[in-house]
Amino acid sequence: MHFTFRTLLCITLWPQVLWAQFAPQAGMMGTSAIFADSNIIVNWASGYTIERSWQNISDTTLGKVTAGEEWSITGKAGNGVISLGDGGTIILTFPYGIRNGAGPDFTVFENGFMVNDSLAFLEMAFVEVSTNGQKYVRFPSQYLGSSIQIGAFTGADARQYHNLAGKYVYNYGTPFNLDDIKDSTGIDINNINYVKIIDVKGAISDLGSKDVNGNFINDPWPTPFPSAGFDFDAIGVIYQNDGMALSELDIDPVSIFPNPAKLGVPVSIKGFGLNQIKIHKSNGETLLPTTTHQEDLVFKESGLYVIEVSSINSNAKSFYKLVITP
Ligand SMILES: [Ca+2]
Ligand SMILES: [Ca+2]
Repeated sequence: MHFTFRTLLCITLWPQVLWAQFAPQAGMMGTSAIFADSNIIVNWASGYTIERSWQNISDTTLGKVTAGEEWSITGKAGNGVISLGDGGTIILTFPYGIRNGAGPDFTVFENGFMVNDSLAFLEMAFVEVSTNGQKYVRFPSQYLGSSIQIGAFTGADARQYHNLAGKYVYNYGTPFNLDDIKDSTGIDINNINYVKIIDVKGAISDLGSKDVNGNFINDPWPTPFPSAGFDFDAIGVIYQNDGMALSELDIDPVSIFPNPAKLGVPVSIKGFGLNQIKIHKSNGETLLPTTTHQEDLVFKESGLYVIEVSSINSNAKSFYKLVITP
């Protein structure tokens, strides 16, 4: 079918029960795909841990997947892919933590391709994020399509998949919005340091993978090739903690130098977002506060001092020891 504006209008007006609800394939009206050269991408993954899996989980004599080179994992989309195999995983790290801004916060690239005007060969993966590398939270994935097994190189409709990497064809990233998991515990959605990609085992059977509603997610299976499973290309970062978003960061670290300092030598106190500095003597006496964010202070007595600093945008306070020697 040639996909015209008129057919698109008809589809939108038809009952939703007949048509999947999520954003359509790259290039179609209403898509959420992000092009690899988009200027909203400010950085790319810089490190990884990969665990590749079987070409076919039901026949492990074929061995594990081998397609792809590890050097292609980091950096920009379009420099080659690496296959994960059935249920394989890869964890990516970044130059700076990812933070939650308006709209999508990062985007994942795979190497799907169109098989006709509207369907594409697509391989899916779950996406999980973590702040500390221990506790991961999965984006709530959804599959709305049929349960007739999609085979190797059968087309799939992007509108049936949501919050699954691999929804879009080569050079088009699938967006992920940290707002979707903002109520999760154990992670800080303004400081995501790890993104884990887990291949969806597309089998419509007990071997398969389920979405957030408990439905099997249908993706091409079996694909008993060295390139089986999700083919990871890249992760593009849209919002990051690069020091520009001070209001969302703690005031640490504060630099106090020199420390210890000799009596009469100026001590410099510096820190991002530093508002007020208070100086307490070890006997509890508080010296006159200063309000500049960067100060060279000269002390008149040797001894132990406590430097109290507070931030511009919150009530957060930190305390540091300073020693002045005779
Ligand atoms: Ca967001
Ligand atoms: Ca798969």
